[in-house]
Amino acid sequence: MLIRQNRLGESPEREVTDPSLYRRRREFIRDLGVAAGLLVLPGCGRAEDAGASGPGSSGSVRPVRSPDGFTTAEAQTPFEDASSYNNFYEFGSDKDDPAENAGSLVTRPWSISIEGEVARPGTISLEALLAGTPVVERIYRLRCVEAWSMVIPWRGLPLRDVLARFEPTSRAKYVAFRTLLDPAQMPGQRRPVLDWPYREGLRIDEAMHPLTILATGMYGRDLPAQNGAPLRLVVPWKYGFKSIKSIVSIRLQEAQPETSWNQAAPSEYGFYSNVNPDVDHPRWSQKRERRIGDFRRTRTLPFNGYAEQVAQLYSGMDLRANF
Ligand SMILES: Nc1nc2c(c(=O)[nH]1)N[C@H]1C(S)=C(S)[C@@H](COP(=O)(O)O)O[C@H]1N2
Ligand SMILES: [Mo]
Repeated sequence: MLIRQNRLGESPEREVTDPSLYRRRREFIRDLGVAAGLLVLPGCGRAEDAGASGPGSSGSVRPVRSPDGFTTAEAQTPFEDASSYNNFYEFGSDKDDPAENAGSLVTRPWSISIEGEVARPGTISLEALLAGTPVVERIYRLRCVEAWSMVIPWRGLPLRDVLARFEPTSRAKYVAFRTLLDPAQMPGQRRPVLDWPYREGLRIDEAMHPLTILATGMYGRDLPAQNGAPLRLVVPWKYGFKSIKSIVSIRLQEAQPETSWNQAAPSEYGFYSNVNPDVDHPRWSQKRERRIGDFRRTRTLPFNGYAEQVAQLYSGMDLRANF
């Protein structure tokens, strides 16, 4: 596999560009197109408007407030930043590429196949999945391995409630996730930046942890395509790349799954990838982070601040070896 130099993690903290600069650049390019009489669509077909009235939109579900204290009270990242400064390599490797290009992703109809070590495998439509699973709203920190972070209000389904519907067998030790593979809709897949489709994985106890959700929305609306519509994982104590977007397959299995970034650069991106300020990335420190939309830098917390809830999952494990 060709591993290009320009890949995840090439922009450590000092190179983080403020999202408003990206937005201005995009608007500038759009205005240029308008001035030149070209038909340029982003201004009238913003991806986040797509599907706003579809199943799972804020009008059709009644989210329950999470009673579990998992929600952070920190200031939320503005929606404009969270939906314009993204990593979604299927739509390009610059932070503004996904917002620019993800309009080509068709998110309805959508179905997910649940495979492997389950008593009831099969393919289920997104509507059917939503109909039978409780919906929660949670405000989580998201900490990218590139040392920036956001605070995002998600709407989603606890993964454990989703998996329970398919009855995992006793041999289900891990869960493997796969993103859609379709270079026609995902132009970034025409280049071998990663070994497509994007794949991620969790140990079964991580997947069953109540913090782990499959998000369908954010900021009270359906997910914008660039944020992983119509269904993406959110595992808030792990680096952002574990939170795989636009999922089409969930496979329960006995063996630890191959994951895309670990496969591309195993010394840089571990299978676990729990947020850990004491284990630096080989090319930069993980001690601090920059909150997007804010100029202040803050200390990165072990497990991204969720140690109380998840540290016991790793008791007895060497977190330097299992980074
Ligand atoms: N399929 C897919 N999922 C992905 C990525 C990607 O490139 N492709 N990028 C990951 C990374 S590196 C991060 S930080 C988060 C970003 O999520 P956000 O854009 O919603 O903030 O998505 C993750 N999920
Ligand atoms: Mo990331």
